Parts: sequence; structure tokens; C-alpha cells
Amino acid sequence: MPNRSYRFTHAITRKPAASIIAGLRAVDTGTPDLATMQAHHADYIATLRETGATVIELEALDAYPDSVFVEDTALCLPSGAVVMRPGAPSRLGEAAEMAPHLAALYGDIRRIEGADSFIEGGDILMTETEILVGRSARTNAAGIAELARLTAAWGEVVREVHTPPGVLHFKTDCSLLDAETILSTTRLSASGCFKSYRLIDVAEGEEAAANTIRFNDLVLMPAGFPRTRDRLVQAGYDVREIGNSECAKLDGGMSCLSLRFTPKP
Ligand code: CIR
Repeated sequence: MPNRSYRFTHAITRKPAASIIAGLRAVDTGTPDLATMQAHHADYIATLRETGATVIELEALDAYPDSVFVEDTALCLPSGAVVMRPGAPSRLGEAAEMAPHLAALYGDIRRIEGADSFIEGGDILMTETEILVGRSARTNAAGIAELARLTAAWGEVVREVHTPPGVLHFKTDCSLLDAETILSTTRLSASGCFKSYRLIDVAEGEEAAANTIRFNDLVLMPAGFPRTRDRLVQAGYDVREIGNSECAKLDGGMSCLSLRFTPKP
């Protein structure tokens, strides 16, 4: 499948719940404002739709404060989908909530099931040729090994890498921009994990710009990082800036807010 890693027909999002004020965060920088988050979320969805994709908007789940961050619940691949097992105890139930929606679109659904296996979608970067998975406080070796076993039959190659210490997810610090190119913080790229890719570094002091997504012809990046935006524009990408102030209070960014895929019934 050409450009399986950034050309998609579909996305799934979930409306932010009123309980978002109780969302997980590493450092408390203030309470997220639901109305502002809803406005940013609407802009995000409209931008995904601008590319011609179908966006399925799921209803808010008040029982799960972090459920707007749907990316962590599953990995959608060309051959099938894998339901994750989030390492944050308060988020474990979110994966089962997502499973039936994926089952309606995919003929082959697999699940991370090991009692000791933990893995969140935010730690997974799918490229054209491989699946990079960062070990983190949320994703462990058993979870990565189980993902590798489950997807080997689909011809997938999983490479275990490391999420930098103190960083929530691997993709907090990097994004795929096209088949060859990755946007990354220097603290992550310094590990050498992107040796076979062309790299664009986020500007110093703009580390939070690294959680960006390439979605069809557009690059969606969080607003407020002008030097990184200029680098991407100069590199030829069609960039859209989306407000992210409220999700940022919960360590969330562009990738967290959607599952992006092309269904395989
Ligand atoms: C959490 O800590 O799980 C949420 N507050 C943020 C999740 C962000 N998700 C992502 O980067 N994929």
C-alpha cells in the first residue's frame, strides 16, 4: 500500500468529556477549559475533513477523563487493528470502549492481552517500512513483544526504541512527515533511532511542536511555535496550526486526538 503511514481515508475522534478537568498530567499548569478545548477540537476535525477523509466522532465518555486522546487505545494498520493495553490504570477501560468501533471497520482485530503487557498508541510511530515503539512509563517490553508477535503475520516489523526519560510518549517528541522524513526533538534524535530517515529538528525551546501529524496533504501542528512552523513551510509542507493550549495542560497534542487509518473490512 503506497504511503500507508500518512495517507488515510478515515479518522476516529472522541468528544472531550466534562471530566477532562481530571485528566492525567505530569505537571499541573492549570485546569483545562472545556469550551476552549471543544473549539480547538472542532477546528482539528474540520482540518482532517478538509483533506477529504471521513471523520467518525464518538460521543464523550465521562467515566474516562482522558478519553479524548483516542490514539492511545489502538494501532490501526493496513491489514488489521490492534487494541492496546494502556499502562495508565485510569485509561485501561478506554481500549475496550474503542474495540467495537474498530470491529465495524476491520475484519481482523487483535488485542494486547497479557496481564503484564502494557502499551499505548502514543508510543508507536508507524512508518512506511517499520513500526517503532518507544519503551516508556506507559509501554513496557512485554507489551512491545506482544505487539510484534500479533503483527508479524501481517508482515510488520516492530523495532523497540526508547522514549526519552520524563517524556510521556515516544510521539510526544517526534512525528512522521512523509515516507522518508521525521520531525523530532534533538533530545530524541540524539539517541540515533532515526538514522535511516531524513530529520527535521524542532526549534530549540519549541519541543512541544514535535507532536504534529501528517494527514494526507496537510501537516497539522500545535499553534504557537513559529520557528518550527517556518522550518516546515520552507521544507514544502502545507502546514495548518491548530490551537492546543488545553490539551497541552494534559500532555496531549495533535497525534493523541485521532486514530488515522484506511479500513480493511
Ligand atoms: C495521559 O497522560 O494519558 C493524557 N493526559 C495524555 C495522553 C496523550 N496521548 C498521546 O500522546 N498519544
